[in-house]
Amino acid sequence: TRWRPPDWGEAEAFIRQFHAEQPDQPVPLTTRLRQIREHLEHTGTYRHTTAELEFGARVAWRNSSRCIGRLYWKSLRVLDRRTAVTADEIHGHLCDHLRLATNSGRIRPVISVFAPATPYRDAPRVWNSQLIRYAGYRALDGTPIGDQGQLGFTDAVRRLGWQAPGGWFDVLPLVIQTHGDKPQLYDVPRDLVLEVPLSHPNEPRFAALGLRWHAVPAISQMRLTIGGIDYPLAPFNGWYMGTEIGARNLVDPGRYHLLPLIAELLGLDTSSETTLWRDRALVELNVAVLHSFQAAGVKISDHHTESRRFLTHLAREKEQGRIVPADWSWIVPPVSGGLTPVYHRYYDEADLRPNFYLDEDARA
Ligand code: HEM
Ligand code: NRG
Repeated sequence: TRWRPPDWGEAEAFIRQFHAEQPDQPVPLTTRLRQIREHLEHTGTYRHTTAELEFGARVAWRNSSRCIGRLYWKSLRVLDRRTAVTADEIHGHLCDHLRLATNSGRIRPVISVFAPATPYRDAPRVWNSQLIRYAGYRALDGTPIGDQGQLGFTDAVRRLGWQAPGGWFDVLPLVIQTHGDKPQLYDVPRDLVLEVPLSHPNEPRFAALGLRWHAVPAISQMRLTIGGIDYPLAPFNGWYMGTEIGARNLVDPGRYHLLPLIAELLGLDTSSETTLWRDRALVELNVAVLHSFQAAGVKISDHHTESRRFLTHLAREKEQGRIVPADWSWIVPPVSGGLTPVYHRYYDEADLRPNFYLDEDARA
């Protein structure tokens, strides 16, 4: 996106934090600060070292208030892709990211950091909200097909020339835009998209619904900001918590809206809300998601386990004398909230940097 001159105060605060948390750097703090100030004066920007970038990306995760999965923030793999220029090169790196992250189902948290915006060059961008998403359509009679959260983006890639298969789970192409160039379309190679067909452990007819989901959530639309430098393209991934798929993606009315179908399959009485048919269908769908990922050998976690890990994270950070900024409404899982320990407390709401920010919705 567009150029934002790095603020000296932000740069200084970040470099000080880096040296405080990771002492014994080859270049002493005062020398590094002087270097950065000179670069800012002469060029309007400065360049992070690989060590600063790696630390900055990990701390950005640590500071992500909406993320329940932060216990493993130190193990984030950081791929420094700042020298990639062409769309072809970027596409190659995105494929490598997916391969490394997917790891045949033993999913690893990874971030790829591409070039920042500079005074003379726009940063590369990917239009997709995630590297892997399913297309959404409406049939001529208005019947929804696929992910209704992707209607606008699907239209946009069709206008760019994508031949839409028109199915329920069509992986969208990547739209990569580099400085001064038109957006370019790329298919995500099939063999890099690990998917899990959904079945239910004791409801044999469930599999016949033909539902599936992809193994890796890789957010590609958030701007990483470190020490006043913006990295608009810095896609990252961890693994899924089951409820993201089983309680939101497949359930929200603006997404796959599947509860009525699941209820019918299960033979539930939908004549009144008080039968709690929605809740019963919801739980069985979430059972199916966790069961299917486990059966396929794809890493996933349930909301009880992930909530407990988050409490461990809170305790560890407290020991380190750090606050854990958290947003209750995002941390509490969308099913059985009150059954998880994260529900029964309040959190610090600070906005700490480095961090990830959402600038705009998909351009469509
Ligand atoms: C949000 C879990 C890894 C950064 C979330 C959400 C969940 C989650 C459940 C809420 C999503 C929603 O309601 O739509 C996990 C799990 C991980 C993981 C289980 C496994 C390792 C990561 C990593 C990063 C990250 C590696 C960054 C390096 C974020 C951010 C958000 C978020 C920035 C907010 C997204 C938004 O505002 O839309 N995470 N996460 N997470 N996570 Fe994580
Ligand atoms: N709810 C979204 C993904 C948001 C981030 N969740 C993660 N992130 N697990 C979805 O696709 O359902 N992560 O980096 O692992």
